[in-house]
Amino acid sequence: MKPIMSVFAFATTLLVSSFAVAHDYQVGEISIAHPWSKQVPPTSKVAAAFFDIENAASQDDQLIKAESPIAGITEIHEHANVDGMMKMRQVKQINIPANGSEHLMPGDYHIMFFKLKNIPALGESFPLTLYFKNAGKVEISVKVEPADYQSESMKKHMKVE
Ligand SMILES: [Cu+2]
Repeated sequence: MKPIMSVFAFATTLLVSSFAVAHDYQVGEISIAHPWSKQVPPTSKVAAAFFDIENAASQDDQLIKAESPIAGITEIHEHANVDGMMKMRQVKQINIPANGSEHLMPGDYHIMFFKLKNIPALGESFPLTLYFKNAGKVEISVKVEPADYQSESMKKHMKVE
């Protein structure tokens, strides 16, 4: 936890903190909303993260890389229909259309963690650094939610299969 600081001396710090409270992040014209992860068993070697990305720029941007200290390997994944089976696989990037958005959620695009170094517990948060081709780099905090959790974004954007 951050120590309590003087409003006048640390106005900038407090501004950053208020972003964290809102659970929204901004880099350039890109904003990231409500990053979350599904709770996994303590023996799990893998986990995944989900969030919404909005691009306010007049040109497309791409999420090209993700890194987290919780995992040995962090990959960008999609779910795709391969010979009638839904399988997940690594993709090089996720395109975020100009003045548009993309939604990472279970059964769709997600960030995948392999070789977990520590398993974040329910209610905890862990850091995740995202790299966008145009907007650059941003560190976000991913909150661990229960295994049966459904985000507002999922309810709204989930593709019916
Ligand atoms: Cu995956």
